[in-house]
Amino acid sequence: MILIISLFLLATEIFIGQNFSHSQDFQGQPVIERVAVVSRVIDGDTIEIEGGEKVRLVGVDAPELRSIDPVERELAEKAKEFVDKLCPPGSEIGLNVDDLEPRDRYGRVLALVYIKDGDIWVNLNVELLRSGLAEILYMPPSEFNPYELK
Ligand SMILES: [Ca+2]
Ligand SMILES: [Ca+2]
Repeated sequence: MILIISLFLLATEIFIGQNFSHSQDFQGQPVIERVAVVSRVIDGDTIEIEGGEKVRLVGVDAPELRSIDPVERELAEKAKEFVDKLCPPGSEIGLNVDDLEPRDRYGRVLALVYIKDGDIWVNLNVELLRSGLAEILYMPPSEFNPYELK
């Protein structure tokens, strides 16, 4: 009986947890709100899509290509190459736009970017952080909390 009750409580907890979390966190099931085609990778955290819009990967920050620091420039090149490899021009990406801050002050679309690996959408923001080529940049309000990453 106790087992049944605890299972019930566990199930309730999971249910409530899912209900009250943000629509999707970094690790949740991909929610693709928009599909776009890459026209070019601008740098490690910015992608231009067909139609001319720029997408800024939300919650992360890659080093600057125009930094005065040569070490940072080198890392910036690596981050750009990393993204270029995963979503070259012409490839399809999925976007989960930040519902709380859909664009930044430069008009770039703020979003989780998903790349396609076969039939699976893979979170590029997460991949970038895991690669060590970008850091967490949390700027609330945001639909996504990058610190929820494991
Ligand atoms: Ca940056
Ligand atoms: Ca969204």
